Amino acid sequence: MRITDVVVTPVAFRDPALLNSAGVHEPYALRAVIEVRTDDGLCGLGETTGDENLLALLNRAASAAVGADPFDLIDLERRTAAAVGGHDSPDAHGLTGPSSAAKSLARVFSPFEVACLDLQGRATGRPVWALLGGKARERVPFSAYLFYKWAAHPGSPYPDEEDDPWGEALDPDGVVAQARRMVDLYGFRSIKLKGGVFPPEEEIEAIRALRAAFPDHPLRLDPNCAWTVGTSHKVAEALDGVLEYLEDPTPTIPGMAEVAARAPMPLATNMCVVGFADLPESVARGAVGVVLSDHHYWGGLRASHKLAAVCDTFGIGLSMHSNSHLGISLAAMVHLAAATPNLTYDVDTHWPWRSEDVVADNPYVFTGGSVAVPDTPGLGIELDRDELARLHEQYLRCGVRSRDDTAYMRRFRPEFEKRRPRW
Ligand code: GKR
Ligand code: MG
Repeated sequence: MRITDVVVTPVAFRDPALLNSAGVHEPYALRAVIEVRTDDGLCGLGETTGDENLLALLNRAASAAVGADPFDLIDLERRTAAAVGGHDSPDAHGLTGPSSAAKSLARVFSPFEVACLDLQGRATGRPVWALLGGKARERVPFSAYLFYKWAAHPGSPYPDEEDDPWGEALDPDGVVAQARRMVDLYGFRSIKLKGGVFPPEEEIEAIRALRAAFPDHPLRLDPNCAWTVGTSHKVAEALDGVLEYLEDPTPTIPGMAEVAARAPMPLATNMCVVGFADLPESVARGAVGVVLSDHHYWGGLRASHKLAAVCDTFGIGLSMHSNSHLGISLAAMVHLAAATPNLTYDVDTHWPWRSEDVVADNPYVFTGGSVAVPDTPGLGIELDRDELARLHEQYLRCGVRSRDDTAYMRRFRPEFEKRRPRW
């Protein structure tokens, strides 16, 4: 079997006005959909972020993949590296840590690797989890992912006046109401609050309100490096016994290590340990107790397995990070989570925030906060080509080309600055 054709399609889907330490989500989130076709008439699917600088590298890698054997992922990675040529493609929002040429290569390779694993599964009739070594669980548990948010985007950016059913959440009551709705709709059994938006005392109050309303749900708070080491110490002490982990309170590995030395709960990260090169220093300093893996950033599903082995070796917990995503990414996350025995925490997902998708009749349904692991070949999904075309049209029309939460926030609050730490 040989790859004959690779298509990279940028798409835009509606995203509510979700707040974070960098600013606010724009009305449209961007993704790139990868289709890898073979001379057998099969088509494998991958998905990743859709920023313009990454798209350019994805397109180069797509050309280089033509002629490759989808079962030879080592050759595919070599071809990808040659095509990317050491280029770095950092994010404007900086919410997934510092970039480097190696990390950019991992990002470019990931959706092609996923698409080839999907192809291998389709060709052999086996699910992707089986190709990764087996199924450690029948269901994958996810966490609710709460955001402070505006009731709607200012200035009605959508052609219709569609309501945002989630409403505003700018204080503890709003956060609890959002949690109720999300738990009622999806059955989540753990809850994460995206912080770094309001002064830490207010976010502590929101977590306490969640604890009172959901006494049995493990809770997490993630301010995306909005706090100094001193502030992080204070918040960690105030939330002793309340949080299962505190995520990225402060920037850098040395900063996290200082906080970790006194924090009563484990620290988690998707901002300071974001590639294999970050692991030795983090382990040596004891900076993090939990790594949030993300196959989009770590170089695919097999690389995420390597990360899991390192975490297991050093007694580090493993959870999974999420950005705004569609159904191809969800499928890949479910297969990876199914095949990772030491995934020790419920997985993050932005799923409840999206209202459009490129996957036809999505088979991945949330019940009791978890998703059943399918036994169907490959990723077990098909593209809805009409929706793919519509979301591509939406991409062409919407004008967003790279995610920039800070620039979008500054349109409404010109004095807003991206500062990490802020408090
Ligand atoms: O979507 O605003 C967001 C999140 O802040 C996301 O970009 C982060 O990368 O979810 C992420 C996190 O856990 O830090
Ligand atoms: Mg995070």
